[in-house]
Amino acid sequence: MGLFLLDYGAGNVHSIANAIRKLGFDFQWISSPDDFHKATTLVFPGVGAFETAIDGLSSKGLLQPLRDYINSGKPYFGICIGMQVLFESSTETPSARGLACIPAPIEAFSNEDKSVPHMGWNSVELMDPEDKDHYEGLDESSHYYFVHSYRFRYDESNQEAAQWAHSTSQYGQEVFVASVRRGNVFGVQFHPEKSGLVGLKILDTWLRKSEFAQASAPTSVSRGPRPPKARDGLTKRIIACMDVRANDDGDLVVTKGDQYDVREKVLPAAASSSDAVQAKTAGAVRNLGKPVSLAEQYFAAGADELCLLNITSFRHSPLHDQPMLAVVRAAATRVFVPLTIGGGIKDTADPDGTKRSALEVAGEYFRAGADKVSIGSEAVYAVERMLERGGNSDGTSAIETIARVYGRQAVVVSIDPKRTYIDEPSSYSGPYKSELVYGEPDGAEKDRGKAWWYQCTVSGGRESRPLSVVQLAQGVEKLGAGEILVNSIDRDGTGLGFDVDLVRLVKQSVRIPVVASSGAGRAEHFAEVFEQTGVEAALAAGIFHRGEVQIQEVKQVLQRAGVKAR
Ligand code: 1PR
Repeated sequence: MGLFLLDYGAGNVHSIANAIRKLGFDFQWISSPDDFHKATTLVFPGVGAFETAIDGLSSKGLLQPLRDYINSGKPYFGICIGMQVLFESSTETPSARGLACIPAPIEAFSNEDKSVPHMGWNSVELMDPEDKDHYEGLDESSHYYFVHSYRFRYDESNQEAAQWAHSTSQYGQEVFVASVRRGNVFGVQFHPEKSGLVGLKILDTWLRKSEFAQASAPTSVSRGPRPPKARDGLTKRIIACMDVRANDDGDLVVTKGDQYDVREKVLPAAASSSDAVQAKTAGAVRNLGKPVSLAEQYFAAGADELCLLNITSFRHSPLHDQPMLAVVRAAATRVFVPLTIGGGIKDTADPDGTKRSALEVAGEYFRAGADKVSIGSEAVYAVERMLERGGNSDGTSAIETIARVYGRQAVVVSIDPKRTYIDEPSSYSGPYKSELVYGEPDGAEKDRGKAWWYQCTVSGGRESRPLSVVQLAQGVEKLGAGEILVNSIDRDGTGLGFDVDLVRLVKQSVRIPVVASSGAGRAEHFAEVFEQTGVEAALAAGIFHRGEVQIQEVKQVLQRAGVKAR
């Protein structure tokens, strides 16, 4: 089988490569226009932005050969942008023209009733559930991972385009096309390579069919469009987070802090023999396991997404040799759900002085297998600079440069706020008055009679900045971030539950998805944060690493509480 993969040069194409290898297929990359003649089967795992994809294909002379390949009747499988390029155009970049196989535009989701991007695990409805020969491995009882801001709206009045619809999905009030199929062409809006075992099944089904179909003429499907019965099936995501750093022996380990302090506590005096053992480890970096094996374990346990945060900067390694890249590469061959990588995504320099832009750093992580990068300190500085310029940006921040090339859905901002208390709230007239949260009379003793605002920090909480969490959240949304991860220095590692006031404040300030983080101590804390804030995802570290709560237990509690979970 002459299986080829098309890479136009941006985004995480390695996940699909890893998935195809895992399924036992050999493939080659399209590296020149001539390769299209050798290809008998083609997969285009388009990730990133519509314009970048079209420009990337044009500049490499691959656009017309791709069109010719599709018209030749040989099997084509487009994923996400690889499906969207089949359309006439996208409102993401009105000037860029698609292949126009499907006579319809791709348009933006409305964010009136929901967060955009549409990010997470959603269900699909097959257009023709009786047509078992053309399921292509899709299953209406499964969920698939979507991440996109633009979609092909299901519209019966455009019959020619609607006939391509193979399955639909619903987000908020909008019914959109989740997969298209006609003759030799199959395309999916979701990411099968990131949809766990049910996603791998789709790839496997299609690749095996294509192998068989090489010699046969393309089939033409003449099903009439049927109205979809779709309902919004988007589930809340449960994310397992691994803070990774080098321990004192130089090994990369998953660690976990209490309020960001990742070292074992120093005992006052080593009186008994067990105290003496503890005293030996006191001050050492806590070691909760190896990042790749823990990632694999969480994937198997049903985590909807994984997050790896590099919490030490490796100042002595050039970018290409960053130890975290090796971790990401290894994790991406074993884990088939989305991977977010954070820590150190900023303009930097190799030890020999070679400058590396944040875009270059992010690019290395995407090529290693990351789906999203998470930006911490740099995001705070970027918003500060924007506010100094009266709310205008110069387009050079890490958020903007990365979102432009890889799409906003690939850029997460991780914020590390902490409470700044006001002892006499009634006499406070400072700039954060409208954002103050007041302690309840029956709340924690230290909060009673006081108020606080949430202040942003940088460098893992070591430095506080004159910026509130609301200013930061709104600022990064404006700069083009696709998601916000809300940590809490006050709650991190405490097991007291998420800081619902903080999470709600951020959620109400933006229209992009928000992930609640820090403080989970019981499965019920997840239900509480979803019900009380409406966030799209919740993340925990300590309780999963220590085995105190299992991911499936969290999902069961959510389902019992009427919160959709996969
Ligand atoms: O500033 O872009 O280099 O990014 C640094 C990243 O590393 C940021 O995302 C920052 O949150 C993270 N980070 C830096 N120092 C620490 C530390 O712990 N000393 N980890 C750190 C932050 C917080 C969460 C944690 C949750 C859940 N870790 O990621 O996983 O609080 O924990 P829990 O469930 O156990 O309560 P840059």
